[in-house]
This record gives sequence, C-alpha cells and structure tokens, in this order.
Amino acid sequence: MRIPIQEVTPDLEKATIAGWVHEERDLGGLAFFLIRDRTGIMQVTVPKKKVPEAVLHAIKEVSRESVVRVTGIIKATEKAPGGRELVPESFEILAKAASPLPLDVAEKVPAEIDTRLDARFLDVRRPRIASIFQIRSRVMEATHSFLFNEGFINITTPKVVAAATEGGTELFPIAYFEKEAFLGQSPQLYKQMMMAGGCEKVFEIGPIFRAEEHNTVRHLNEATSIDVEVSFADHEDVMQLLERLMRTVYQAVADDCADQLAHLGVTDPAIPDTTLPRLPYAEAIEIAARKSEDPIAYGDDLGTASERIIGEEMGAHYFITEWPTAIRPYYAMPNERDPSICNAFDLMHPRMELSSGAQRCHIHDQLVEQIRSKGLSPEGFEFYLKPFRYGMPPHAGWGLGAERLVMTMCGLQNIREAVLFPRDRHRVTP
Ligand code: ATP
Ligand code: AMO
Repeated sequence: MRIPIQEVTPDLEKATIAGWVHEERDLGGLAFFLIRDRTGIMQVTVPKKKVPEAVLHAIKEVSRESVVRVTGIIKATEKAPGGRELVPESFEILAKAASPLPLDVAEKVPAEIDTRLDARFLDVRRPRIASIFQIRSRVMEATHSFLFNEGFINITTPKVVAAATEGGTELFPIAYFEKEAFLGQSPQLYKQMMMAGGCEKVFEIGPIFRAEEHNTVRHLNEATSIDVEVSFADHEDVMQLLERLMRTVYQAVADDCADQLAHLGVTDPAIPDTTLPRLPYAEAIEIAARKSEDPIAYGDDLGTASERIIGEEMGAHYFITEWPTAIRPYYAMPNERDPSICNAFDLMHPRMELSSGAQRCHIHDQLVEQIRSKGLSPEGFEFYLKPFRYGMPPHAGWGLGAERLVMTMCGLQNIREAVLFPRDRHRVTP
C-alpha cells in the first residue's frame, strides 16, 4: 500500500508512494523526480549506478504529470523538501501523460484563466489551486455544522420552476414538456412556504441560475447559494445569525486551512467582528455620491463603482440597511415607522455584496399589493400566495453567495477561480 507523502518522515526505513511526476531533472549520474500527491511533494533521488535496471528503464520512459508508484529506501537529507528523499527499488508508471501538457502544473509558465478552465483537471493538480477547493470544502462543512447546531433543518427545493423570484429578466427558460418552465433563480418562494409548513428554521445550499447578460469577475450563470429562512424572526435576528455564521466559518478556515491560506498568499484571514457596522442606505449613497464621478442619487441601485467607494471607506465587512422599498423585491417587509424604506439588508465585503436578506411580508393582502406594485401579476404566484392565507408566521431570511464568500476570503481576482467548472456567458464545457 502506498502511504500519503505527508506521512513519509525521515525516520521511516522504506516506503511506497504514488502520485504525479511534478518535476524531473536529469544530471547524468543522478536524476531527481518530485512526486506530488494530494498531501505534498517528495523527492525521489535516482543514483543511476545503484538502482535496478527496471528503474532506469522506467525513468527514461516517464514524462511530467504521469502517474507513478515508487518504492524505496527513505534517507534523511537537508537538500530535499521535507528533509527526506526516496531512493527507488521500484519505479512503476501507472499512467503515462502525453506531452506537451495543455498546462504547466508546476506553474513555471503562467496561464490565462481560459486555458486553465479548459484543462481544469490539470489546473486543480496545482497545490495553490487545490487549496481554494480545500478551503471551499471547509467553508461548506463549517456552514452545515453551524446551521445544524443552530437548530436548522436542511431542505431541498426544486430547480425546475414556473416563476421568477428576483425579477423577470434573468431567467433561463427550459424545454419542459408542454409547459413553460425555468431554471430556479433562488429558493426564495419555497423556503418562505416552508415557514407556513411550520419548519421554523430551514436552510438550503444549492445551485441558483441567473441569465446575467454581462461577463464580470463576480457573476456566474450558475452559482451556489446558502439560503436560510427563520420564523418568528425579523431582519435584525437574521443579520445576527449571519454575523455568527461569518465568524464561525472564517474561524474554521483560519484554524484548519493555514497551509492553504499560505499557498494563496493570505497572511491574515481577517475574521469578521462579532457585530458588523450597519450603514443605512441613505448614508451609503451619500458616501458614494461624494466620491463618485457619476451622479448618484437616493433611490439608485448601488453599482460596482459605488460598492467599491463605500467599501474603501468601511474597510471591513458591513451591512447596508434601511433600503428604499421601491428598489427591493416585493417580498421585503416595509418598515413599520416609514414604509418608504424596508427591513431589507445586504451584507457587504469591502470588494462586493455577499448576501441579501430581509424580514418578509407575511400578510397575504399586503403581499398581493406589493406584487402588483412591482408590475407583476399575482396570478403567476398562486402557489406561493396560498400558504399566506392559512397561517403564515412572521419570518426573515437571507441568501449568501458561496463563491463570493470563498472569493473574498481567499483574495481571488475572478469568481471563476472559486468554482470547479464555472458557467459563464461563453462556457458550458467542461
Ligand atoms: P554532494 O556531494 O552533496 O552529494 P555534489 O555537489 O557532489 O553533491 P552531485 O551529487 O553530483 O554534486 O549533485 C549535483 C547537484 O545536485 C548539486 O547541485 C547538488 O547540490 C544537488 N544534489 C545532490 N544531491 C541532492 C539531493 N539529495 N537532493 C537535492 N539536490 C541534490
Ligand atoms: P440576491 O439576488 O441578492 O438575493 O442573491 C443573494 C446572493 O447570491 C449571490 N449571487 C451570485 N453570485 C454569483 N453570481 C451570480 N450571478 C449571483 N447572483 C447572486 C450573491 C448575492 O448576494 N432571494 C434573495 C435572498 C433572500 O432574500 O433570502 C436573493 O436571491 O452573493
């Protein structure tokens, strides 16, 4: 049996390792191979005069990124990574890699994002890139266990749907027998319906599909949304839940992924504070208007440029609260004192929006009115409205973009880096 490279210590006598040929170097009488597996990199040193003929044959044949299994004597040496090297007694090629490679795994030759994504299986062999997905996995694990610890149940809702939730322009229509159907933009309506189902605290982590027209570094056409909905809660309750989640997830990554963060050059994971600043929308607009070159007024959406200006001023995670009712979805609850603003919020990283949420309107007739006032037809929402007639508790929730969370945590420049196989305007394969 092979042992993981990380477990090969200088005091071992003999070991079998298996992995990919990361680098090869032939110095005549001596050849060096760096063998890489998921856990690390180890040097195989071949003194050509001292190894069996079969080993010499194999090392002549082998190419970079081939899969090999090597058995031999372990020697302590300060010249090799990890303070040990393996001198082979056997060197088997399990799968030879063709050359030239579509991508240099050792990262000596830089590659464009498209080249990398076209050969994603090779790209993720790079320890730095693998780190992103190890961190992403830890983020997901920490999110699941945090929500279960908080008493949530995990739900799964349909991704083939009949209605838009976040405005009608960003839907992907699909061929669904003789019916009109779309890919789901958000589990919004379903998670709310489960509040009428008496579930009280639900979460779903799943794909959302948005027909975003533009190619940007922070939009995907298929993203992963971490969604929660909580009964007998208002916006402030779920903002506090989000604060706890952010801290827990950042802490988990800081504790367990120090090597991965180091690979990515993240020296300080900047764990968010327990209580994040609440910046009312009106003040956010003022900050943006003061520093922006374009005219910005109360009632405008906050675009990329505004988000950046405000983010620079805030310097760390913060909430934007007290949004104008007019620019939030129909399901947001208007503020009881001033219905021109609503109990909605966004969680912001200085670089971009991470999450949107709100206390929801749980009163049937008011919700119908709000749907109408957005120019939508309540008839299209019958299945959603029905539960509001039979005992819908007050409730609140949010959706948090998993890729944006990972992207900002890891300091990535392009959201595509946080997805194994991103879907964008031009990409449906691999
Ligand atoms: P030494 O006397 O330390 O074995 P050397 O200077 O006589 O080394 P070679 O053994 O021929 O030279 O090695 C050639 C090159 O490979 C040198 O630059 C040496 O530093 C390097 N080298 C030798 N052994 C190792 C090893 N086990 N791991 C990494 N590099 C090595
Ligand atoms: P919203 O539309 O703001 O809110 O989406 C919530 C979060 O999901 C992420 N996100 C995306 N990430 C990458 N690419 C995209 N195209 C994309 N679209 C959204 C963002 C965003 O902040 N139903 C509400 C949530 C709620 O109120 O519970 C909703 O979907 O990080």
